[in-house]
Amino acid sequence: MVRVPIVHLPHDARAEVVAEVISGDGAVIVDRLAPLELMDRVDDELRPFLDATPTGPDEFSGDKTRRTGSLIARSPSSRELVMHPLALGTTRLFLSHATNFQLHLTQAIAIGPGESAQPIHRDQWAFDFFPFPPGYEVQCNTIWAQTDFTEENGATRVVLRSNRAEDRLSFELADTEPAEMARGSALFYSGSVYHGGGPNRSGTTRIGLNITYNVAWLRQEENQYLSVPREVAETLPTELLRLMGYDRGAYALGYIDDLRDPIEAVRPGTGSVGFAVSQPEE
Ligand SMILES: O=C(O)CCC(=O)C(=O)O
Ligand SMILES: [Fe+2]
Repeated sequence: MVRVPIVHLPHDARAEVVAEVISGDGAVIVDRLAPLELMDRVDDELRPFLDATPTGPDEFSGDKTRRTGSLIARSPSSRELVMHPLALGTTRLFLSHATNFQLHLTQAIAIGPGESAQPIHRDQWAFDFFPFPPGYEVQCNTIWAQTDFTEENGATRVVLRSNRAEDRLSFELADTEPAEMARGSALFYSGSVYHGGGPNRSGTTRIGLNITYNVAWLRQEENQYLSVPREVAETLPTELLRLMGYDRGAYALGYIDDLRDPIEAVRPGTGSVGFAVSQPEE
């Protein structure tokens, strides 16, 4: 694999351009996309939960890494990242071969000092290693830098252009590029690109907010119906609820009882009749 640097785009990049670079390289960084004031709010809201999260149970999760989920319930401000127009706009284009997409997972990943490199993987291996046809993308992912990402503190490592490579390959750290970026920036990457959390050789913790989307005909990784309590769900905008999966996937997946729109469970009277699926607007 030829090593190429990760492309950086400015915060006002268009979704078309972001999606195009992901298609080619498998990953792209949008610099300083979220205001620091928003990152501060998310940090304040999540801090108690991060502190209370145990470190990972295995090599993949990382025994010096904390993974804190349920961001929508725990951090109201994180909903602005989940619904970020560039994230949704890019995902809509990148996954446009599917009828609609949904939220796949929300996870703060805090890589502590001394953590070793996470095994290099494809996120789409979560789907039981199903061999999706090359070019049929099932995920569009973001990692928002809650701290600066440096090579030293464990910036995500990416094997650029490996999105079109064979499945089940093994890569070494030497095959990867670090996704170095300033706080508030976002790494966008496909489910097909090989990557992994970097080793943290610094004295501080690296925090990224992994917010990912997948085609709505597949199961979502973080179960939003159970991660976000019903009483919180009832307060959320309909657009976010639909993104969380209170919607049909494709023509019929996930309907309730008499072919009713799943949004009816939380917001009676607002559902669509028949099988029209909606998609969040930019
Ligand atoms: O924390 C990171 O930089 C990447 C984590 C990752 O790739 C994963 O957990 O699937
Ligand atoms: Fe990953």
